[in-house]
Amino acid sequence: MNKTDRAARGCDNGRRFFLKGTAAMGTLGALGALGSGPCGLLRPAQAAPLKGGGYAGGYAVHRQVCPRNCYDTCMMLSHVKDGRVEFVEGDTACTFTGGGLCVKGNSYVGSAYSPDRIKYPMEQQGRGTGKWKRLSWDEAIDKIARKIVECKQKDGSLLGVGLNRLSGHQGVTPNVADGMFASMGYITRLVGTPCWPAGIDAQSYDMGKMLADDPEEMPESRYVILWGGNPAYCSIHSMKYVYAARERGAKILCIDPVFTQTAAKADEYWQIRTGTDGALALGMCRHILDKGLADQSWLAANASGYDEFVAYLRDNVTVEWASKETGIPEDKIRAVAEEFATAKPATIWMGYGLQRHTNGGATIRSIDTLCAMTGNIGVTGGGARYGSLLNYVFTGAHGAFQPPSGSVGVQTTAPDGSVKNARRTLNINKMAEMLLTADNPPVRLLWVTGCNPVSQIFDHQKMLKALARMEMTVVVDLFFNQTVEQADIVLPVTTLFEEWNANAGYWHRWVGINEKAIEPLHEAKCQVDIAKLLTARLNQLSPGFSTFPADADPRTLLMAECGQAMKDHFGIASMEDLLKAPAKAGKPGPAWSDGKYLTPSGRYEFKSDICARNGFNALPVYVPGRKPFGPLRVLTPHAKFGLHSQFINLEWMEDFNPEPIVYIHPETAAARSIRDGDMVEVKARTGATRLRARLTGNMPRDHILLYEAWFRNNTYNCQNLVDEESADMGEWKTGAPGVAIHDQFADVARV
Ligand SMILES: Nc1nc2c(c(=O)[nH]1)N[C@H]1C(S)=C(S)[C@@H](COP(=O)(O)OP(=O)(O)OC[C@H]3O[C@@H](n4cnc5c(=O)[nH]c(N)nc54)[C@H](O)[C@@H]3O)O[C@H]1N2
Ligand SMILES: Nc1nc2c(c(=O)[nH]1)N[C@H]1C(S)=C(S)[C@@H](COP(=O)(O)OP(=O)(O)OC[C@H]3O[C@@H](n4cnc5c(=O)[nH]c(N)nc54)[C@H](O)[C@@H]3O)O[C@H]1N2
Ligand SMILES: [Mo]
Repeated sequence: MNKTDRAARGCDNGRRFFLKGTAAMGTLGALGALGSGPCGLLRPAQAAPLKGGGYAGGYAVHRQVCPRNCYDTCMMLSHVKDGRVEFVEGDTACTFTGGGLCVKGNSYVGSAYSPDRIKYPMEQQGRGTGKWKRLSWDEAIDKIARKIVECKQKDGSLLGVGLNRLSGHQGVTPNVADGMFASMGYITRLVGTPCWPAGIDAQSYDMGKMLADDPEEMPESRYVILWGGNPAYCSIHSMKYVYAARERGAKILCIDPVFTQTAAKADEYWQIRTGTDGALALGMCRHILDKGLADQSWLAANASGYDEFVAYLRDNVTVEWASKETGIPEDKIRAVAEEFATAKPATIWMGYGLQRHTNGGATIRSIDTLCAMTGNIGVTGGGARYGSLLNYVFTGAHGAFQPPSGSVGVQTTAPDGSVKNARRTLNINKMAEMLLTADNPPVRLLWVTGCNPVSQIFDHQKMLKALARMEMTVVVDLFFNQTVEQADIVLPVTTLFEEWNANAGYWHRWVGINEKAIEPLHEAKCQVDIAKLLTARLNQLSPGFSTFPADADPRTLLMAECGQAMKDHFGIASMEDLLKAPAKAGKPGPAWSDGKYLTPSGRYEFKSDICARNGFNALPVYVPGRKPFGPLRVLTPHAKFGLHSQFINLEWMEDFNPEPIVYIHPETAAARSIRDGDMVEVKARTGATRLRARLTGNMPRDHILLYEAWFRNNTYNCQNLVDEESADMGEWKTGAPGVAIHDQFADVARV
C-alpha cells in the first residue's frame, strides 16, 4: 500500500524493521539459505545471556505459543520491557521447539508493531474502494448488531448469518466465535477444511482415527520415506529428527514431483508423476508379497481383510504397471520395496500436499497399507505418519472440528433451546458456489474471523461474485488483506502478545499456554471482548437475544477450559501449571502400540466396510487421478517464509519474497520463448494471473509452480488458477470433502 493508502487506513508512516540475523537463527540446518542479510527480529545485543538463564536488562518473560496452523506449533518466550515486547525466542522447555524458531516466528515482534496493522474499527465507503472511515467500537458493534436483529426479523431465524472461520488463529480462545453465535441460535456455518481432510478419512478407515507417532521418536527409524511433503519448508523443527535418524544409519528417500529443499536433503529422490503415488505404493506392496517379505506375525496380530487385499494385488497390480503409471523405473521400485520391508523399523511421513487430489484419500490408504504390510505400525521408529488428533479433542478447533464444550467454547444450548449442531452447514471448499446459491434465506451477513477466504479459498473470480451478494461482510483481522478489501466493516484484533490462549500440536504432542504479555495495541480487542460487546448490544436491542456470558473475563474463561480429561491427558493439575512449562501428552511410544484399533473390527482394516458404505472401494485400490484439461499442471504449495496469506505481506519479509514468481522448467519456457525474469501470464479456465518467470530444472517439464501467498503491493492471487473440484474423501470426519488443489491445469505465455 502506498503512503496515501496508509493514511486512509490509519497507519503510521512506514517504519522499517531491520535487524541483523544472529547465530540464534541458524540452529536448524533446514533453515538453509538465509545468508547474512536482514531477517526477522532477534535479541538485541544489550540483552546479554545471564549465567543462570535469562538475559541482562530486566525483561519480563512471558510464555507464548504460536497460534499459526503449522506442524511445529512452537512454544515461545516473549521478553517485555516498559510495556513493549522486545524480542522472542523458542522455549527450551519444549524439546520439540528446542529453543529455535523459524524466520516467521522470529519476526512476530515486527508483525505486532507493524504500521500496517488494522488499528481501529472501520467502515469501507464502497467495497473494494480502499476508502476507510474510522468508527468507534460502539458505532461498529451497533451497525452489526442491528443487522443481526434485522436478519432474525426478516427470516424468522438466524440462518442469514454466516460464520466463516478457518485456521488463521488456532488454539482454544478462537473457539469463542462459535460460542458467540451459538449463544444466539442456529446460524449458517462454513464447514470442512482445505487442509488435510482426505487423509484424515483415509487413516480413519484404516485404523479408526488419525494418530501419528511422536516425531521426537523418529531417530529410531532405520528407513524414512518423506512422501509428498516439504518439511524443510513446512516443519523445520522436524528436520532435526530426520537428520538424527540418518546419523544413526537410516536412509532418507523423498518422493515429490518437484525437487524441493526437502528432496535436496534426502539420500535419494524420486520425481514421481503427480497423482500416481497410490500405484507406486501398491507396486511396492506387490513386490513385497512376491518376495515373501510381508510381516506375517504383525498381520496375524493386527490385520483384518488382508487376504482380500492380497487377492486384489495379485489380480490387478504388477511392478511393471506401477512403473508405467508413475514414471519410476521398475528396478528402483523393487530395490526400495525390499529395503523398506527389511529395514525395521521403517517409517513413511505423508505430507498434506499428497492428498490434495481427486484420488488423495485413496493414495493415503495405499501408503498406509505399505506400512501395515511390513509390520511398521505400532512399533517405535515405524509409523504411517500423517497428522495427529491426539490432542485435539481437548484443545480446540482446526477447520471444522468441534471445540470443547467449556466456557470459552460454546454455549451448547441457545436461548430458544436449539442445539448448536443443528445449524445450516456449507462446504468451505466450495465457499464461492455455496454463497452464490444459498437460499431461503441467503447468507445476508458474513462474519469472517481467523480466515482469509479471498486469498485461500478457490475460484477467485467466483468468490468475488459471491461476496458481492452479501448484504454486510464483517472481517475480524490484523491486516488489510484481500478479504478485508471486499468487506464493509473491519474489527481490529489482538496478536498473540495481547491475549490469552492455549494451543497444542497436531503433529507433536505438546500443549502450551499463551500469556497476555502486553496491553492490546491501538484499539485492538481480543475475540472474547468482541463477543462481549456484541452480546451486550444485541441484548439491549432485543432482550434475551444471546446467552453469551456478558461478564466473561478472557483469562478466567481460558483457565476454566481445563477439565479432568485435559488434566489426565497432559498430566497437569490445572491450566495454571502451563504457566510454569509446556506439557507433553501421554506416555512415550508409538501410536497403536496396544494393537487396539478404533475400527469396527478393532483391527487394522485392509478392507473397510465403512469406506465402502461411504461410496468408495472397501480395499485400498488404485484410483486414477483427474484428467488433465490444459498443457501444464499448476502446483500452488506452501512457501518457506510465509504461512498461507500471512507474513509475506510484512515489509521486511519482502527481502525474501519481493514479488510473486512462477517456476518453469527451462525447456517448457524455451518452447514459449520465455526467458528467466520475463513477465508472463498464467491462464487457466477459472482466471489468469501475471507475474515473473523463474526457470529451474527442479520442476517437471509439464508443471508450473506458484506459492500461495498474499503480497501487500501486488494483486497476485493464485486462486485464479484453482477451481473448486473436490478431493475424494474428507466428508466423513470433517463435514466436507477436501479439495483437489494440485489437480489444476493452465498454460503460460510471455506478456
Ligand atoms: N492454492 C492453494 N490454496 C490453499 C492451500 C494451498 O496449498 N494452495 N492451502 C490450504 C490450506 S492447507 C490451508 S490450512 C488454508 C489456510 O487458510 P486460512 O486459515 O484462511 O489462512 P491464513 O492466511 O493462515 O489466515 C487467515 C487470516 O487469519 C488472520 N489472523 C491471524 N491471527 C489472527 C487472530 O488472532 N485473530 C483473527 N481474527 N484473525 C487472525 C490472518 O491475518 C489472515 O488474514 O489455505 C488453503 N488454501
Ligand atoms: N513455512 C510454512 N510452513 C507451513 C505452512 C506454510 O504455509 N508455510 N503451512 C502449514 C499448513 S496449514 C500445512 S497444511 C502444512 C503443509 O505441509 P506440506 O504438505 O509439507 O506442504 P505442501 O506445500 O502443501 O505440499 C508438499 C509437497 O507436496 C507435493 N505434491 C503435490 N502433489 C503431489 C503428488 O501427487 N505426489 C507427491 N508425491 N507429492 C505431491 C508438492 O510438490 C509439495 O512439494 O505446512 C504447515 N507449515
Ligand atoms: Mo493446512
